[in-house]
Amino acid sequence: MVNNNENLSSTERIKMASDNLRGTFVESLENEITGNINEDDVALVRFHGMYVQDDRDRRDERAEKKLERLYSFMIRLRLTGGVITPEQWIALHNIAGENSTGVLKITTRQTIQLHGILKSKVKPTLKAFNQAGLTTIATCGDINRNVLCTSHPKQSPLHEEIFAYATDIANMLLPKTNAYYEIWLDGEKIADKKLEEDTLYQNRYMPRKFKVAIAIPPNNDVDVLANDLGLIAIIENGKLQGFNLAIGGGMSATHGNPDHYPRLASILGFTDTKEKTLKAVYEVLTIQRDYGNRSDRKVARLKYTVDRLGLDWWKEEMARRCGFELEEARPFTFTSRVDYYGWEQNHEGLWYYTVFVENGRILDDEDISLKAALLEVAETGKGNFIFTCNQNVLIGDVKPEDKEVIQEILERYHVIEHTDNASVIRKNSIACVALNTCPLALAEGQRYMPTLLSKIEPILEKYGLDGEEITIRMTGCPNGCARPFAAEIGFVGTAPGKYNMQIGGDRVGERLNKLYRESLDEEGILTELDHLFGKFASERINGETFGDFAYRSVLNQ
Ligand code: SRM
Ligand code: SF4
Repeated sequence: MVNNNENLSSTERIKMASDNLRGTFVESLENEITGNINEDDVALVRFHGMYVQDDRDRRDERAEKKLERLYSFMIRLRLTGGVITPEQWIALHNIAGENSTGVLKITTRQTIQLHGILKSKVKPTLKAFNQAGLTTIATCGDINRNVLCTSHPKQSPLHEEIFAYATDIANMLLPKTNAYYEIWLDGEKIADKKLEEDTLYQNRYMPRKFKVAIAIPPNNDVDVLANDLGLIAIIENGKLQGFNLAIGGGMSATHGNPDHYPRLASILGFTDTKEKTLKAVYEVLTIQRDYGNRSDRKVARLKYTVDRLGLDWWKEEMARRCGFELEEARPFTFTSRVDYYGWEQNHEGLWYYTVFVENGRILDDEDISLKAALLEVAETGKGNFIFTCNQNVLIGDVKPEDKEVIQEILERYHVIEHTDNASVIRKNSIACVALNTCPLALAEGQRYMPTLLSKIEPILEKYGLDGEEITIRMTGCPNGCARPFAAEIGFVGTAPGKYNMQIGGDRVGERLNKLYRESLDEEGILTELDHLFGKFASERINGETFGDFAYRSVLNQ
């Protein structure tokens, strides 16, 4: 084993002392005096798919009354490629209603989070998920997270074949510990520890979170290069040839610290057979496990290990561990990164309706009863649900004879009108959760983005740009959960009401944007956009995108 065991961070020590992630959860859950759990368990609970949070809007009020913070749990589902059945949707709907805030939040990694679950409700929630065939295991923590795969099965006749890789990778990279079943599902305690020996994660897991995505060109809806490990399907003459592997993507930065930076993954090479592809994926993780920084978590992601050791070193080490060399990467082209709203039919004749869900929040409000509509769709049992990395949901695998029924429900609840009428810019935007639950938020994300867009829309109209598919992404801090550094326009929170403005990313996720203006308030944002859109409308060349224009004509001036 390679020695990256010196000067270990406190999280490393907690992991190793955790008895395979068991920690002291039994004690933490029994303690009724606090809504929180023991300090070390706060780090470990992530491996079980949860975060301890508190309502930040109520911190002052609680402090004044000398009450502890209003603690609750956010729970994230593990859904490879973002797919659930109608029966699972119904279960999810009911569980959310009983135990959480009720909002089904689609994340930027194709899954669902529930917020506001009190400690006493955590076990019942996980048990109910389990009964519905759903789990939260390894959706957070220093481990491989939810594996992404291009959402829309219309994309390619090979979708099913490629999707199977995502499932195989997700299963291969699951932890072996039985802790989840013991703690949350009252499973039998494993007496023979050999049964849970974990050759991949050992007792220290990864140095940091690890993310894998598969993209099926020409669509890069998963933002494949923002992942630690990206697989790009190479299709020639209608056949899957294999995958280009790209390593070292990640979005997070720290304001004012150039040592922490966003990075797009670098293409390492090509693998042809499934056996080779899975082996190569596995060994990328073992190398990062052995060489990733375990003393400073800020530089522990794979992107820093790649930059520290260099791509040539990685190629050699991969060949040594895999027993074969990666082939030279094959050509591919991305032409879009969007969701295909409305109805689309795949090669087998099945129908897919992509619903626009603003910032991934499924709820019933004064504008639209989206949650009720989707429940009624699920109750027909006539379609599966597929979440997208752009925070939307597809109703999918609908047989031609069943389309009418779904259409009627979507019309009755005005879902079609809602999807059709949303502006192009709104449909191409994403924002992270941020306040009031995210402890790291410096500014608002999803609660503010809709208002800001309503003020941006008239500016675009003024310059005749309302049909432009410009990607705008907002996060409440530089951790980059809505991948703002890979957008044509990114807003990154610096303080309440203030955002850094990033411009010049390309449309398909192959070029990062750059800092354009620091800490703008709303007025500053709108003034800058008015100026930039005016310039774009009059000076763009040959239909170039806003991102390309900004890169050429604004950043490089
Ligand atoms: Fe994220 C931490 C929400 C996708 C980079 N992210 C968090 C936490 C858990 C805050 C915390 O550590 O306590 C946020 C919880 C907010 C809340 O109240 O729900 C949070 N991240 C999210 C979600 C829900 C944003 C959304 O609105 O959809 C996304 C959940 C994805 C999922 O289902 O797994 C989410 N996070 C991302 C992405 C995008 C992606 O993966 O494609 C990124 C950038 C890509 C990357 O990983 O580099 C991302 N989140 C981070 C980071 C920075 C990691 C780093 O390298 O430093 C943190 C902070 C950390 O880990 O220390 C973070
Ligand atoms: Fe929280 Fe920052 Fe992620 Fe937004 S980007 S959810 S504010 S950690």
